[in-house]
Amino acid sequence: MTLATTTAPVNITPEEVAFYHENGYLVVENAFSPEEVAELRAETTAICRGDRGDVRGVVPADPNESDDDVLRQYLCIHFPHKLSDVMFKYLAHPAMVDVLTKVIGPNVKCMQSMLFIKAAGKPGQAWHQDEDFIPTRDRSLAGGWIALDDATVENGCLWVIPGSHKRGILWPQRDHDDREFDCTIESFNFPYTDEDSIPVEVKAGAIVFFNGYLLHRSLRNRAESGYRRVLVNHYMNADSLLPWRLKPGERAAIADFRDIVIIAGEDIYNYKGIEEISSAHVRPSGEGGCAKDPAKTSEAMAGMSAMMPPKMG
Ligand SMILES: O=C(O)CCC(=O)C(=O)O
Repeated sequence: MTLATTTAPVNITPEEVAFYHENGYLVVENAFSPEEVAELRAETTAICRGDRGDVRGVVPADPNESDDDVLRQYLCIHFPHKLSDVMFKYLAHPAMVDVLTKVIGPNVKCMQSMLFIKAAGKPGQAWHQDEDFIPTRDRSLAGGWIALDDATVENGCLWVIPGSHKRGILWPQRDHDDREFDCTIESFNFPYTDEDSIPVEVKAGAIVFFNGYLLHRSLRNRAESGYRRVLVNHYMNADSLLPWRLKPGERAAIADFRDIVIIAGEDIYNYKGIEEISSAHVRPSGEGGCAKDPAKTSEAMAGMSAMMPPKMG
């Protein structure tokens, strides 16, 4: 698979870089063209239909099933770049590379992608900090949240607490059983209220960049119909080790997750090689509830990895 190499005229300003560092997020409108958005939407449908190969949790669609019937079944697919040339290519979209090299540094690696479909009625994700799930050592984690539909308060856009990343504190986490959200654990006991948060409404084609310590969430899609599709890729400084998903007996101090894609600059740890660890899978939507019944929990957790509680691996 090959990364995008085109050179679109994307060039964020020093003021935008300063905004990102101050607030923990940055919106870049029109980063993806309407044609690129259409390509990603069509690819989303193909992945959900099972046309791009095995996705754990996806039942290959019958040719008679409509795209809508298929898309409505899934909240989110993790690691779509593992089986889709299109999703892989856009890990290094020029707008992504421009912003990330300015806010992170010249050497940038990607370790995760997530494709949210979030049809009308589907839940959001409760307050959290991405570094609770993907622990960089230098606090460089950044999400690049590519809107494939207009994202609005009604259909469940991202909400952020500006500046909440700044102290570099990871707040406590707990299970919840709130049907507004999927079953991913939530952060709590932080010194902010919902009133401190703002919705990040954007048009399709925008990228919302956000820091891995930023408190953020999304609410249920309350629209009558349609989707709030988003491709979110996670990136960090390639000069920093990534002690993520440790193998038994592995020392956190030297652990380094090597299922990565370099999207800019050099890989100083190239001598370690690349490992195939992650594979595409469905995130349970939690629509049956997140009760602590162990049977239910293990069923809900089957196949989960990246954005789930660390105790569940
Ligand atoms: O867009 C969403 O619904 C949640 C995305 C998110 O929280 C993340 O990418 O960390």
